[in-house]
Amino acid sequence: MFNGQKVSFSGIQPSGNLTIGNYLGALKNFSSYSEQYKCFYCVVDSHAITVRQVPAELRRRTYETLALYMAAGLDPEKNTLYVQSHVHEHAELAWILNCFTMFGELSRMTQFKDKSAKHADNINAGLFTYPVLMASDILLYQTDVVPVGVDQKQHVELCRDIAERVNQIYPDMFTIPEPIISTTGRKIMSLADPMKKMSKSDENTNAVVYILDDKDTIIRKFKRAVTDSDMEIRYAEGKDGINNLINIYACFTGKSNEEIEREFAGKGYGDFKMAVGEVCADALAPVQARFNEILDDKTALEVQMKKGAEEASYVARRTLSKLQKKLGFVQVR
Ligand code: AQP
Repeated sequence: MFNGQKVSFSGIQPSGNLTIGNYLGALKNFSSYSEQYKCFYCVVDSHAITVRQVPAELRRRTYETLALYMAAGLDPEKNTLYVQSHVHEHAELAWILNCFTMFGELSRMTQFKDKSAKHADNINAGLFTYPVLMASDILLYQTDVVPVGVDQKQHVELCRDIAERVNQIYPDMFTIPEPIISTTGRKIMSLADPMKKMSKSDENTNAVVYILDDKDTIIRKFKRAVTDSDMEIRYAEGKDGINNLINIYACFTGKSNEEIEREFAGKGYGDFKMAVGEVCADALAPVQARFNEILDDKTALEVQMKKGAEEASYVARRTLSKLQKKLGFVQVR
């Protein structure tokens, strides 16, 4: 709770250019919580360095991700928008929570298994303890709800376990958060391999539609999307490519699978792919226009960054010092 309001927290890593997976699974839904909840939305740059980043690109993407938050409809006057590394309490609480997290629990995280297979030359401890930093992000704000894609559900569940463990020893320390996973955009799949999640760090740029792709690029990518040899636009088991396209079309139009099947009955995959590309590009165009305006004024963006970090720090400091007192850390003022 924050001033009598429930709290929503979420974050996105500036580890690549944001995709329509990030948009439909997370970002697009963030603003729907603004009226009912006190919202903290963070650009999680500390998470991004679990994989090697080019410093200039990380810097650029941090600005861009914050600008995209605003372009996607998050008003910085209503929502606290900030950069994770600007609020040092995230790292401090993560250390304490590390001491309440079991090695076995972290070993079971599927993202750790996936990312350590992908980055076999850099299986660093940060990659392993990533979910503890994420738990710290969430618990610092006494968060009630965490809007995320389904890939992050396991991490939010671990966060709940950690919070419950701390609360058993130090009652009423943390609010236990609930993951909120949207029904349609929960997992957008790669256009090249529809069994795999669409990821911003995918090396195959044709597999991924970026929020900032122009219309021609978006349509070209959808035209090349992997489908199947069947000719029917129908949501069914084994039709992963078409299922993914139906899902994307549903997210952008609000139509049900049945409505979409009826709309494209008797039409070919080519027509359908074109239509998916069109609705996607049309929905992203206003976001792109706002993004360009916001990024044009970097000074104003930095002012927002600073304001957001100050607001977040105020709340984060309260939670951290409450736990430090409970733990027996000496507080000198
Ligand atoms: N394909 C997806 N479908 C639905 N939701 C998705 N999200 C990510 N990909 C999809 C959601 O976006 C939010 C931010 O994700 P993140 O940046 O914290 O990390 P991630 O989940 O690891 O996303 P990526 O794009 O796959 O990044 P990289 O390639 O750097 O690992 C989360 O809510 C996530 O669920």
